[in-house]
Amino acid sequence: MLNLLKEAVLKGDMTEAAELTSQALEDGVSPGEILSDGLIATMDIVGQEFESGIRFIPEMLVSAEAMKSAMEILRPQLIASGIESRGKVVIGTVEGDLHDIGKDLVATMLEGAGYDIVDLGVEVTAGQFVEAVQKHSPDVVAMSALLTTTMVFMPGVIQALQDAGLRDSVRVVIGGAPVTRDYAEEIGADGYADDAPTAVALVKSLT
Ligand code: B1M
Repeated sequence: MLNLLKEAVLKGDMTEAAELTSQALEDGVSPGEILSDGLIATMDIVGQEFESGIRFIPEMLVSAEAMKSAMEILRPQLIASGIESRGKVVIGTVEGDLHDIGKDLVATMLEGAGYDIVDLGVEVTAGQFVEAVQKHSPDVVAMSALLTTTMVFMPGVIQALQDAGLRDSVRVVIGGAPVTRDYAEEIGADGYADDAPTAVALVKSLT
């Protein structure tokens, strides 16, 4: 059963992934087993295939969508079964920026790795990041930017967290096509990831 679920996620079949998840639950497979052996293990394969150049972004996206549809079925069960979360991540695309495909992929893969995600969406201002940190007390704030004209809002978010006395309570990680490791260091972020699997590894290393 879990092998069929793995196959469905690998090929990016959203309907089959959701149906097989429901079926596995009906057959008595535990939500934790479905998550770790059926979904997280598969997204690890997706990440490895992406890193070795066997899988490309569109294939990674369809697998992420299939995993999202399985997670929709599994999420209530996971909450009910009280599986402990690895931590909480507030994520958003920065002010002025509408690009959300990469941010969504990072959020989905983090969710698959066991993190609670508070997704603030796109065009998120420094003030909204601060409010979300005050409200949700996350372990990590993750910012995405796809434009050279919007990545410049990232230091403002870090400064706003500092001004609100929250900077020491969260790790700040950044990513997106124009963002670099040097830029992360320059603006005082705690880490940079250039793709979704690396973002998961980075967040794991910080929490
Ligand atoms: Co726009 N766009 N776009 N666009 N767009 C780019 C980014 C661009 C490079 C295209 C180009 O000119 N070659 C260019 C930016 C140039 C620059 O600033 N250097 C550009 C431009 C100019 C614009 C507009 C200004 C165009 C215009 O209106 N004149 C405009 C801006 C709108 C705005 O935001 N205010 C615009 C609009 C759009 C659409 C709305 C049409 C659409 C976005 C739809 C959407 O997201 N819902 C769009 C798209 C689709 C693109 C391209 C073609 C694809 C982006 C994408 O989704 N990639 C893009 C060109 C390109 O990248 N090839 C382009 C797939 C995605 C999986 O990758 O987002 O890089 P990516 O995410 C990766 C990593 O970056 C990383 O992990 C992800 C997964 O591996 N990552 C993180 C991302 N966020 C992370 C956060 C982390 C860690 C890793 O936190 C720790």
